Amino acid sequence: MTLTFYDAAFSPNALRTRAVLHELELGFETVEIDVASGANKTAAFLAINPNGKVPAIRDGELSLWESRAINAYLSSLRPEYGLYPVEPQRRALVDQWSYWQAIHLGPAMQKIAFERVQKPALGRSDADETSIAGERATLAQLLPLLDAGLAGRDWIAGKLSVADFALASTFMLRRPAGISLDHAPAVAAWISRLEARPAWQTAMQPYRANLAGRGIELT
Ligand SMILES: N[C@@H](CCC(=O)N[C@@H](CS)C(=O)NCC(=O)O)C(=O)O
Repeated sequence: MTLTFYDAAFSPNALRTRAVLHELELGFETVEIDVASGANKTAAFLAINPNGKVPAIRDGELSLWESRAINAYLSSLRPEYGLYPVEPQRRALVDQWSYWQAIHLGPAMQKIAFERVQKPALGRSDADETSIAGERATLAQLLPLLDAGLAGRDWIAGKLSVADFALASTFMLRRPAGISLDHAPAVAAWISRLEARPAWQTAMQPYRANLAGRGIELT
């Protein structure tokens, strides 16, 4: 049975799932969904994900969307890797940080990246400085929490987990977006640790190439 991964190179949400697929050494086939030409709105793709968004997977009879839910499912297929622990308290911490990334940290970082990176890449010079200032104030509250959570440990829930992959995808545009980690040394060390992993590096290749094609360099 072939696991099918519906991917898009530009997507940080797909990056998160692509990295977990590689980390788990799962065999899969990739279907690249060309969002720019509307391939995410075809009837065939909407039957996989009615939201018309990537990532999604198909595994036998199961169609699944939402990157964090996909990552939890994939990790459950390979429990020996421990990315989604079964021990209740460790799983609770993985869920806690994953939800926090989805609901709090991710949107704040994404809004700054949109204003500072994506708008200029589209030839727009109308950065919304009020929005940026507001999101920066939010980040000034959130980043210390993550830094404290990572202090003294390699991974946010102790051992490497899907929460690290969820959190990390949020940081990929930090340099072009002008988001400094100087005051979050544990976060800076942790992201370097994750970026050194072969699975992360493999997953980053299409994302990095796509951004470079739009004139966005990550370093
Ligand atoms: N919460 C979803 C977000 C998925 C999402 O927003 N995907 C974007 C790419 S990063 C997309 O497919 N956008 C196309 C569209 O909305 O038309 C997840 O984590 O999977």
